[in-house]
Amino acid sequence: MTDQLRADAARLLREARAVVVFTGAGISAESGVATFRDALTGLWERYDPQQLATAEAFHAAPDLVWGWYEWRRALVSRARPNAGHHAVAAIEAHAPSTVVVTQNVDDLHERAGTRALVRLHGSLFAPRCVRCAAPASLPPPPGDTPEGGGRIPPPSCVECDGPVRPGVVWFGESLPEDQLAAAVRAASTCDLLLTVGTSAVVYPAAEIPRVAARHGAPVVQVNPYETPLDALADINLRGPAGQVLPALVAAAWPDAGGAR
Ligand code: BV8
Ligand code: ZN
Repeated sequence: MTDQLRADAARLLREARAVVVFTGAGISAESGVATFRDALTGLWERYDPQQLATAEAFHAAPDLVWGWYEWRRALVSRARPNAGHHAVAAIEAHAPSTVVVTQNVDDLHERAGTRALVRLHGSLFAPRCVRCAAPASLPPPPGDTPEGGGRIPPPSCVECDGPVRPGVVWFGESLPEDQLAAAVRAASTCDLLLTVGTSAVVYPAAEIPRVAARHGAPVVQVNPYETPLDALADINLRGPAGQVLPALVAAAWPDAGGAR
């Protein structure tokens, strides 16, 4: 990544009145949380996450799917926000109208201090009853056993005894309308969109950077690799979020000591 590109991106960030930070699994990679397309390990390695993350898979094999989410919740619970998450929180501190739109289902943005968070795909920490939609409480996460966790029967709802499901949006399911509307509203009115750590292939989330560009906002991308957004982005900062974002924040607000 050249210094000039970072300087240009830093100027856009400093001068922006309304920033949207759009994040995917890549921002959590340096916290040790495998990205969605990383090969799965242990019990899950023979499964394609896209096949597991569906209502059909949960219906066919509830213990397998619930065990997978519980294993991921254990991994996230043991992970810590990395410098990339903290830099995103610092952007919000410097530019209070910032909105973070995440595709991730971990809680690392909240734990790093981000407050204005739009969650497009739900959360590992918000299971609910399939039948009455009552929120379900979660036991302490199982140990993330090295072989990659195991089959765990989903709990039953304390209100109606129905089956409890993970609080995430599965493939083939609609996104929460209020969250998608908030993301589109923020992207339509921002004057900078920073897209970090996403392969930008899952829709309708992947539309969000395109909405910002259509409304004339510059798009800055942070990713070690090429993505379908390369052509759309005004600036491509090649590198890991945990290194690129703190440097970008420090360049944008040098006298404030960068990421807080
Ligand atoms: C829907 C929760 C309507 C579950 C997830 C064509 C057009 C429109 C839609 C479709 C279409 N074809 C098929 C569809 C439907 C489908 C879809 O988009 N499929 C894709 C694969 C084509 N979409 C849906 O089903 C959505 N719903 O369309 O509803 C509808 C309603 C009824 C009936 C039919 C349709 C719902 C999609 C939500 C799925 N749920 N997550 C769970 O987590 O288990 S999505 C899942 O993938 C993750 O949440 C994640 O958000 C998402 C995308 O992955 P990324 O975040 O981008 O992560 P990925 O691993 O892909 O990439 C990581 C990136 O990080 C890489 O670029 C890598 O280079 C980079 N990276 C790595 N290290 C670092 C880094 N970057 C920075 N720093 C680093 N250190
Ligand atoms: Zn219930």
